[in-house]
Amino acid sequence: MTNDTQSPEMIDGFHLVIDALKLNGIDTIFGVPGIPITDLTRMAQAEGMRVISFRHEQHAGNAAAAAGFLTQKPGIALTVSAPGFLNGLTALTNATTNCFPMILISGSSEREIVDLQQGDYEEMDQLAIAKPLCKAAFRVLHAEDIGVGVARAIRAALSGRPGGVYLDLPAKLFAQTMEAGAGKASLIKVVDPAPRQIPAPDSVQRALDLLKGAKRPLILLGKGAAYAQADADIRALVETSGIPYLPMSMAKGLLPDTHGQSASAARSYVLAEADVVLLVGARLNWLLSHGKGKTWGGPNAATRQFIQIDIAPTEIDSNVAIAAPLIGDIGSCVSALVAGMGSNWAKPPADWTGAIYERRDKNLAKMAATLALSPSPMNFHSALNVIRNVVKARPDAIVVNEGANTLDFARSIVDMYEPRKRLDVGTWGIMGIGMGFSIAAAVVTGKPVIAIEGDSAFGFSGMEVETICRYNLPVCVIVFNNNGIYRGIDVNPTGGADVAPTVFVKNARYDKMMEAFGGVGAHATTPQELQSALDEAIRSEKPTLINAVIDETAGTESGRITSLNPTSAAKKK
Ligand code: ADP
Ligand code: TZD
Ligand code: MG
Repeated sequence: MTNDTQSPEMIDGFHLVIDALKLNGIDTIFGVPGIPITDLTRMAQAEGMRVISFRHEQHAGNAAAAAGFLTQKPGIALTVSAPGFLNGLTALTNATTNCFPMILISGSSEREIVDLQQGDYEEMDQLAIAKPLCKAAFRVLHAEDIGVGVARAIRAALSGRPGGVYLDLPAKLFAQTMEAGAGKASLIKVVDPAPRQIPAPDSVQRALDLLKGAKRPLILLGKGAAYAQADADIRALVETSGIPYLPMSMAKGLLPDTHGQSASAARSYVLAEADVVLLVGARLNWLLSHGKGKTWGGPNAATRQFIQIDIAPTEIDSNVAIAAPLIGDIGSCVSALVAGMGSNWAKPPADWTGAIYERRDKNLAKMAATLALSPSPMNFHSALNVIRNVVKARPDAIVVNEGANTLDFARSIVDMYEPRKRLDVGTWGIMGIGMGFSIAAAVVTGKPVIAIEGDSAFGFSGMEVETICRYNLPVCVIVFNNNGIYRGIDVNPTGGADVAPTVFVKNARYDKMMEAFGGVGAHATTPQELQSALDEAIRSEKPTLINAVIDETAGTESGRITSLNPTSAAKKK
């Protein structure tokens, strides 16, 4: 700083944005550069932020969402105006659906021109479009408001039910300047953005009373429980209560899947038979058959009662009546329950737990026999058995998983041992999260990532293998190549030259895509080949893609959700 009072030190919008993020402990941006945010990416890098530049905004957005889930800090995605913004919007909305905190920052065109629809470069009223598709949306017009805008975005993303926030930064804002001291003073370091929310004592008592009377209690852990980072409290709840538990897919590993109280391998039995169900950060949406119907049948269907722990009060009664809502943050709610259980809480009746564990062990033995087979060609089971063993040896590795059969089989076959090590298609069952989630997981944790990808699923984000190579990330992508969506065997009923809509190029070599950018490609047709390629990838931590050739007849339509396909009652003559 000179002592020339004629020209005080100035700061511009670019640097105020960067400083506001850094002040709040945000050190990474996932994005795609271009007008008007190219210099923002350069300056952020110059200011010591990690700027991960993607090939498509959807994957940058997905990376931000995964970073948010893993760190409890909003992940930042940065895009250009209209098309870049729209490309990022799917990820923002998916993050909101999944309750992951992220902020999509998009540059935008000149307000005066946009609002008069005079045809600006990449013109679009982005704020209006984003608003219904995310948790909150803000626009900053003046440099002195950047601090407030960033603070509001962080608070909106993290507080209560986490979600996606849109922050609109028009091009003009970046070039605005203000006196540096006043600029710094305008920034806000957000205090306690996700305050603890202590449950009301009477709601804790109501839940305990219900649990105490249960003959066939069950605990369901969802990805909200994984996000909450209340791992020790959750373990204490399960072990103090002695109640069998089921993890939803992204709650796997909260307790090791090999835990004695896991009921995963007896899922259909426990859902049908339980009389009191404690939901911890899991919604009764389609993934849980809405808490009713055949899945929840059995003798207790009419009298079954639910206890639901959630931070969002309006989630309660969304599908069925909730007898004991417990509203608060999961850490506070779960520790209150554990405290209320005391030291001599009666374990659930042995006939209930015994029946569950007997079924489970029988199913696990059956599964072990299937996994031991080595058919040719390789199938989902024999390939996933290899990954199962590698994850057992490297429980700190992160598994990313998408596809249909590839998802469903991997979810049940690959045991997880540590919290927040499994990232997948989430609430929407969306394809395309694979490379974005993998990149974020590698960047924020530094741990090896194993992406288990259907060949269709991989295609949605496949170009990001270049990004993986560019940043030399320890990601091993395993493409389960069964020549198509669900299977590779559909035929065109007309006998015409076009292949069926679900079928891809036969015998494609996805491994060559990774080689094109300097990564390691491997082609595996047997479990042994898959094993040695995966071992080497984990050892070397080099970007790797293994093309795992899977029996093209092995899958089923839509994996385990075949029944969600509409079937027409009309018959063609
Ligand atoms: P799953 O798909 O694994 O069943 P869902 O995404 O349906 O899980 O449910 C997650 C739930 O967790 C959401 O209803 C969300 O409001 C809730 N949640 C997220 N974070 C917290 C938290 N820290 N405390 C309490 N509830 C939370
Ligand atoms: N588009 C998006 C964004 N999400 C989707 N879920 C789909 C399309 C529909 N879809 C699924 O639900 S699974 C899937 C699609 C296209 C791909 C399944 O094929 P795969 O897996 O190769 O990834 P399997 O192992 O062959 O079943
Ligand atoms: Mg496939």
